[in-house]
Amino acid sequence: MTEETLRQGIKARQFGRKVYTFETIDSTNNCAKALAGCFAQEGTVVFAEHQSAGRGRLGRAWEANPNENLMFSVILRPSLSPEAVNLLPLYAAVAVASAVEKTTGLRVQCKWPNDLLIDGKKFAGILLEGSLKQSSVEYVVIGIGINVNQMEFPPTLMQKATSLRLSLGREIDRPALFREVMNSMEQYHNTLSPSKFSAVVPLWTTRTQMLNRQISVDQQGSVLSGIVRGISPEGGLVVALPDKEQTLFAGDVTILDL
Ligand code: BT5
Repeated sequence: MTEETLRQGIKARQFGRKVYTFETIDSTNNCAKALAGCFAQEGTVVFAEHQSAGRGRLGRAWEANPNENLMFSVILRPSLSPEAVNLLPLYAAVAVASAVEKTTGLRVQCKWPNDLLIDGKKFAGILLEGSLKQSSVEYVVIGIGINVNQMEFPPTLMQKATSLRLSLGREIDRPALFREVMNSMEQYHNTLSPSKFSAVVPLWTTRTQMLNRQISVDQQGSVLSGIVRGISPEGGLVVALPDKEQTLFAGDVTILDL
């Protein structure tokens, strides 16, 4: 897809105004970070039809067929304190969920910290990377992978992944969805201003089925079990453990009583 195709009809004033498009790249996040380091503006996007080293958190792979999906990274320069960066994946999840619902009519659920699900299966993931200074965020790159028209997944993903096309039963117009995500990221961007701190939390919470669920959280080998009580003002997951309440800022969650 060309930059022209992607940008046509974007209503957002800043998001998606500049889109760097690639047929193949290692990871759109790498390129976006390099551009952000060279003072690219907020809302600049790096888009690729194929990633040779697309990644998730902790070096895990993001596997997606070429030319069937959306894979892109957006540069943000939010005026948030470094403690509040955990709100950013929630902001991106709300923006993508809202765009997908508008474009397809499907009902999207958010799963902390960075997954978007349809009927319990993951169709999109968010990868946040950035540069923090002592008391401020210099830039953040939000990498977004959305399974759009892919119909088949590798055996390791078949049970837990889906695409919009598989859920809806018809092909989705990828540029139209991309434009809607840009509009939506701009629409919700004001929830990140310091005066509206945490405004994104209730928007995210209304789209989750995690509240009051029994979960286990794997934090790189150490596993906690408890009941989800909510999201903290800084975007952490508040979990009631047997002996105390704890706010977590990272981890892989399994919902045990689904
Ligand atoms: C994520 O990580 O879900 C973040 C994915 C972000 C991908 C975008 S694409 C554009 C940008 N450039 C990049 O290089 N990355 C970003 P995590 O929560 O760690 O989930 C990774 C796990 O999801 C893998 O270990 C697999 O189990 C699973 N997975 C991999 N590919 C998937 C897919 N296409 N659909 C659903 N699940 C997938």
